[in-house]
Amino acid sequence: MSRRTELATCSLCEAACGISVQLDEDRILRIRGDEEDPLSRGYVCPKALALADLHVDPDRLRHPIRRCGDRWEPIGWDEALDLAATRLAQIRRANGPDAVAVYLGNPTIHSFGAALFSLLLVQGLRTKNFFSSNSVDGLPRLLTSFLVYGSQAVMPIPDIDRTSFLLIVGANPVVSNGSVMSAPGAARRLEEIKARGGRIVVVDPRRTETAELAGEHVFIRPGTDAFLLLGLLHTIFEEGLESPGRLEAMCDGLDRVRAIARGFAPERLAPVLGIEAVEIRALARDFARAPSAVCYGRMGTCTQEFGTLSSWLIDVLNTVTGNLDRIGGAMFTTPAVDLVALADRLGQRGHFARWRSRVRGLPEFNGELPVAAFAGEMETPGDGQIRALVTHAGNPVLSLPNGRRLERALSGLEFMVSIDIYLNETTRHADLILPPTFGLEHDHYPLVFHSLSVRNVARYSRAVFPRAPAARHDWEILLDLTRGVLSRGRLSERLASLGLGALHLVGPRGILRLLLRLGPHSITFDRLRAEPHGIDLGPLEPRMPGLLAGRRIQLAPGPLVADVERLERSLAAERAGARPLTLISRRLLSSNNSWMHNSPKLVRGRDRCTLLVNPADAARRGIRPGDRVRIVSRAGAIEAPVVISDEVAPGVVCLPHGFGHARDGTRLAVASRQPGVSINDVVDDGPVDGLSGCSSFVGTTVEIERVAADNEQAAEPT
Ligand SMILES: Nc1nc2c(c(=O)[nH]1)N[C@H]1C(S)=C(S)[C@@H](COP(=O)(O)OP(=O)(O)OC[C@H]3O[C@@H](n4cnc5c(=O)[nH]c(N)nc54)[C@H](O)[C@@H]3O)O[C@H]1N2
Ligand SMILES: Nc1nc2c(c(=O)[nH]1)N[C@H]1C(S)=C(S)[C@@H](COP(=O)(O)OP(=O)(O)OC[C@H]3O[C@@H](n4cnc5c(=O)[nH]c(N)nc54)[C@H](O)[C@@H]3O)O[C@H]1N2
Ligand code: SF4
Ligand SMILES: [Mo]
Repeated sequence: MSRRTELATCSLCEAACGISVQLDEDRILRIRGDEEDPLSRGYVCPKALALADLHVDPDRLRHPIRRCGDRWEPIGWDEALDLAATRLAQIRRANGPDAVAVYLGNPTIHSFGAALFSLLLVQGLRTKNFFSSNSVDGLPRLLTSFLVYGSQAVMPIPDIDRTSFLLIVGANPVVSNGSVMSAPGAARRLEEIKARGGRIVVVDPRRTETAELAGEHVFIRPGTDAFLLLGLLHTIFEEGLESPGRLEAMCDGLDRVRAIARGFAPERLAPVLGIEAVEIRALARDFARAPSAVCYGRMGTCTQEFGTLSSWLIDVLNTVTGNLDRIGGAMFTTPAVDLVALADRLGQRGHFARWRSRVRGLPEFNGELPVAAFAGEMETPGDGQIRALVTHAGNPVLSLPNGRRLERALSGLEFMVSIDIYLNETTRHADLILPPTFGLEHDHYPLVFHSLSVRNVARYSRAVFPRAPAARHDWEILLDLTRGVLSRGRLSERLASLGLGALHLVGPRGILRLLLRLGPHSITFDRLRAEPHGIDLGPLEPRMPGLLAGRRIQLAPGPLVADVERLERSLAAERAGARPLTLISRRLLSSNNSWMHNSPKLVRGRDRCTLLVNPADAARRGIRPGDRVRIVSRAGAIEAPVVISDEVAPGVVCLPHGFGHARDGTRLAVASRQPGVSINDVVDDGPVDGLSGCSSFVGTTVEIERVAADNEQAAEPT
């Protein structure tokens, strides 16, 4: 019994790799990729190894703690939940439900229990002040799906395992392993495209790891992708290269799109994009003529001022070239739990702009407000002001634009409770921290990511470690908190809270059992459990028109067509001459957003929080390799060491996000030794995508100045 190997899931990023964990009693000896996993095929990245570090991390919270002045004291679970529910209920009673806000962070959807039961909390609290990391991430993609396919759950996934032409706009899958495209071992999958004679073209203001692998890279000025996409469409229509094929019969609005594209000749756009018109035209021809092709955009095309327009135009490009729902194009998954059908059944296809945020007037999407409204809703007195906050698996102080403003707002709250595994930059503002079991201490079914995967698979992993006797799972905390608040509410809420008690018996596993039964493959939970490497359900298959459930593809939905005018205005406002520097972010292979820097394995070595500056921009300012620079924006100023590199386009500077661990009062011994700085202390919270309200990271203009020569070696970007 002492030495054994358990199959499990790495739940750290969207790739959701299958892993095999070698143990000696309860000590992790080794974590490797599961060679027999039908999707990840043995791949793991360095972060998987850090699961072992985090599992034993002495800083990871294992019981609830409560703030007493400047100190934190342990508190029992029952007392902690009682305190949280009492305080939240009081504040709701006195000020109405909108006074209690919820912020759900990214790891929420990496646990199927948390994903399901966080919805219960949000529904139960009935607050308009519901926020999540989605509005610094994929909101424009979801809104596009809602407007075009009539459901936010209908997600086109690039069929990278079979395509012959992959056009990547604003994504870096070699590092991220895909997003809204679970593609573990993305580098190998991209190599395979080239090996079978296909092409990969990367459009990015930085020559990324993906661009290096692709071999074909086009620099673009940040935030101008919608122009490029319209230029491609213009060429395709003008040169008669369109071929929507069978899709034409399912679409409305093709003529409208053609009419819009007419105004965007590449020759007109070239100066804005920094890309030659001939190059745009050649790209359009190659894309349209390829046997199969897919355009794929992600963070870079979402988190910008034309995020929804860009996401939409990507779908339009795939559709008019006949590549939507075609093998090797942009396809749709057929997962064991069909979230599209489920959303249809529950009437959760999405809704948009039914109400707006009180202060900034930003639109809700499916009941959620953009985080660009978050700080203002805490700061601004009046009816509906946020006075209390629940955070779940989020670190908004480091992850949202203008983190300094946000932390000032957090410190003014009457009450804050965080469900989190660390005392970090955000949770240090809480009155109470409730830590759930982590990673290998609970079971996994990648409910969301199996719906976004490049191959249809289903894998359920049991917990590797039993939880400690007193420990609670995320879903149990969310359920108990919801019940606790409702049981102190109005009569109808008190009755509802009684009913919720039964959910303890069902749990996420019971719900999964049911959802699997209802799913298109009718897999039983017992079968799933019996095949821990995962069940291969085959490559993606054409799903249109069935997936539309009687609807039609709206290729030119009203709100998007109307938003083209804003794009036109921005083109007209373009002026020649010197432009300010634009700040963009980057991700590191051995880091995950803001919260993995307490793993000794991952942070070994040199400082990676470096600013990339193009040689021309450095020379103009007298900045030399190894210098430290001050980066100043409207929002604030930070200092970082510089790496001078032509890997960033002229006029662009680039810093990783998720650092900035030097703030007082955290319990992150390893991370705070190599803290770096937080890019979001300078990223402006003003600019947003004009349609969805998603934060625009690329809207931040900065100036940089040399502060000192740095003794440290100029670090290479990773
Ligand atoms: N190793 C690692 N993997 C991760 C994460 C991590 O932190 N580390 N995070 C996970 C998460 S939460 C997500 S959402 C995914 C994100 O997955 P990706 O979207 O693949 O990753 P990003 O690195 O954000 O890629 C965005 C790219 O857009 C470029 N870009 C910036 N502005 C523009 C622009 O205006 N136009 C264009 N065309 N490009 C632009 C950037 O230079 C960058 O290369 O990664 C996930 N995987
Ligand atoms: N400038 C800039 N900012 C960005 C980005 C960027 O590219 N540039 N990327 C954005 C993107 S794509 C994202 S997704 C967001 C992420 O934004 P957030 O979700 O707000 O931040 P994370 O860094 O993911 O922090 C996750 C938190 O969850 C906790 N945690 C980890 N595992 C668990 C768990 O199992 N249970 C619980 N309860 N807590 C857990 C961690 O301790 C941490 O506090 O950041 C965004 N911010
Ligand atoms: S790519 Fe790395 S972090 Fe993401 S799931 Fe796979 S092993 Fe885990
Ligand atoms: Mo994300």
